[in-house]
Amino acid sequence: MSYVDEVLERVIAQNPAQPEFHQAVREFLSTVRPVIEENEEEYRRDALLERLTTPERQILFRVPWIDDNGQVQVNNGYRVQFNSAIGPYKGGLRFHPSVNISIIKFLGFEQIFKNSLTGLPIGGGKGGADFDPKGKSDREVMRFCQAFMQELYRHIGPDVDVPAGDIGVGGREIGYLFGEYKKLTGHYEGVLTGKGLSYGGSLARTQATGYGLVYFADEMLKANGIDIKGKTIDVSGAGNVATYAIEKAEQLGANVVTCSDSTGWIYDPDGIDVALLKDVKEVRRARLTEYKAAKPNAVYHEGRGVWTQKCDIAMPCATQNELNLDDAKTLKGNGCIAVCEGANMPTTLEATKFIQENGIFFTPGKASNAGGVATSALEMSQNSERLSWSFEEVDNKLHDIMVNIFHNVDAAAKKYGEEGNYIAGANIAGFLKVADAMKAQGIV
Ligand code: NDP
Ligand code: 2IT
Repeated sequence: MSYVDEVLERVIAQNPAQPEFHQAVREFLSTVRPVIEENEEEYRRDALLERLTTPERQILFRVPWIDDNGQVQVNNGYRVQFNSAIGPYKGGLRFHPSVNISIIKFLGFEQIFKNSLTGLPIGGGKGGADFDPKGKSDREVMRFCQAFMQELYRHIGPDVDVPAGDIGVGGREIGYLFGEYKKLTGHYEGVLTGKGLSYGGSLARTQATGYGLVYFADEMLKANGIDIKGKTIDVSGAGNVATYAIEKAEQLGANVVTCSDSTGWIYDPDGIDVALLKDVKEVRRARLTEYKAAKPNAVYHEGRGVWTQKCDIAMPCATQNELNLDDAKTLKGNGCIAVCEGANMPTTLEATKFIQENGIFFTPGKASNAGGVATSALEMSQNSERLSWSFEEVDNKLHDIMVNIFHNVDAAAKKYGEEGNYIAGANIAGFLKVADAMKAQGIV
């Protein structure tokens, strides 16, 4: 059996009942096969893939907090410090009832290669809790964040592990987490990113993942002789990534006609009204039914179904496995030419295979959504030098980083005989840097 297949079997056997983690490892291993086979003997002797697929450290902890009725609640907290070969662990925190160790490990594993692709010195990690911020008061969210940090603080630091936001963790949560860290340690330092502008945050971090996704998609389309201007785009999600992907795509002249949340989706033939979307989601923290209420021309559909809306480009920006094989077939039937992932692993393996086999361009999240973490690394740089850069400076750097990632991914795919396969390109380019650093640092 080949080394790659042996390692995949081992990962599945040693991590039972972790389907999302298996999925991420399977996708990765299947595409880096040509690189591994070139150096199989050395990699096998050094157990490089076993080390790469085993987190350096997994922290599981209890998060007890008191709700507004005086009732004690208990949640499960996680931080997986996956790989520190190229820098301190870096990756978001997710607060969502579906969070479990499989989800945190898949996210942490993908983060290793994403962070490598940014070209910046950041290792891979991820964390979170099965806490649902929906329906909680601000004070409940604050008490939860404080309780979460009361354990997490001993494991993180600006040169150790630097968490940030993800699903359910935005500016409000980062503020409460930062306040508690400062109180516990007495240190005012860049231990979290996505901070508010008044206490060390970076301009353009809020926009970075969505803007970066569109910069990446634009560069990929250009390289294939296609103009994003005038294209019809379906976006899923209505959170941080979706909102700023819609904003940038519309600025570049595309017409984004959909967005969605966990209860339904909007079709707006006039193009999604970003100011209204921000008001509904960022200010009122309400459902998309309120978008429809304010914009009678839009159509609200209950449940899933966003990919049934005819489009040229699909940008899944909500959550993992939200675009399945049937969705891919529908997109193809409607003439879709590109799927660009804003979320982490939003496309199932079957759907991805169908998309690639049917000549639809596909950009994997670990490349196309890397703008968020890249800008987090720029926030770390600003914190280290105790300076703040202008919006334009950060946005220009973000743009250059996304363009570079595309060309590195494209070149790696070509070099290994996989032209146009941006999944292979991303995994190979991300892997090579990490493997080189792991080799240089010995068996640790
Ligand atoms: P938010 O919490 O801001 O928004 C998430 C959106 O997705 C919401 O509209 C939410 O709906 C919807 N959603 C979440 N879970 C589900 C579900 N199970 N079914 C249907 N809809 C769902 O998160 P982000 O925008 O930050 O994250 C979105 C994706 O992008 C995630 O995959 C994340 O890992 C990834 N990502 C985020 C980055 C960042 O910088 N924030 C960077 C790179 C990737 P509702 O409003 O109903 O909850
Ligand atoms: O998935 C991701 O890259 C993020 N949630 C952002 C991580 C970060 O450290 O900014």
